[in-house]
Amino acid sequence: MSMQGVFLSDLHLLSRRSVGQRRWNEVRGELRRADWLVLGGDIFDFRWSRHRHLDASLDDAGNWLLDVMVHFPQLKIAYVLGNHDCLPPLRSVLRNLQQDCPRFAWLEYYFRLGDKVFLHGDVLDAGNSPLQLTRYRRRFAGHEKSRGAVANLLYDAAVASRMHCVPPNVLHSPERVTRRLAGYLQLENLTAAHGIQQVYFGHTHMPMRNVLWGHQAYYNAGSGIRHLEFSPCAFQVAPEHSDTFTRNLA
Ligand SMILES: [Mn+2]
Repeated sequence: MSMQGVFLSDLHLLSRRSVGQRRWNEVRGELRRADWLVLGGDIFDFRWSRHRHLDASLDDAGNWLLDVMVHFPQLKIAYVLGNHDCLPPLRSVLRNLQQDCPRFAWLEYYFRLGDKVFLHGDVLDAGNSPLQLTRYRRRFAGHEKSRGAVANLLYDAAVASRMHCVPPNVLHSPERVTRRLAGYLQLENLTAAHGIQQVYFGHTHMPMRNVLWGHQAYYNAGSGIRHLEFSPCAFQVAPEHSDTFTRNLA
């Protein structure tokens, strides 16, 4: 019998723009029946945290993850970093959790599980290559202090005006997104020829189901941002991949 998994991303917990906790609560029932949970990045939003001090944000994040592990003792949990949660102090928190809990693992860029790969998708804004993604992340990793209220308002205005110029449904059209992700996955040896049939990603906040490109199917789980659609993806894992953590991760 195959194992059941849930992929979700972009809860943006900590941010005032997020209703991620409410969305999370809605998916709890499904998680109780699942074997795998893959968190696809931007689960926490340190850049726009409501806490002024980083330590408070880190405490919240660590406790939230501990709570997930305690409440779902059967779940194997993989945490793939996004651009809003790639900062070094959170990596330390994740490293400690991974040491204490063999059911938990964190990954910097992607998580491969059988014929599936899970990634955040910020490479879409970084350029196309793994190197560009590393550089892009460095810009985010530097922002360890949460922006103030004025910066928050300015950001909202910037988002509104940018959306005015290039509608997100054009910038993140399924065709453009899948074509560009496919280019990146090729550089990482994660094509259909390498055995990857399904690709799960976040970042664009635009839900997507089974969009085909080059013999791969693409899925996006939406986001926990207020007024946007949250759309966790269920997936199936062959039982022979149940020991993936112990085989693949340090
Ligand atoms: Mn993102």
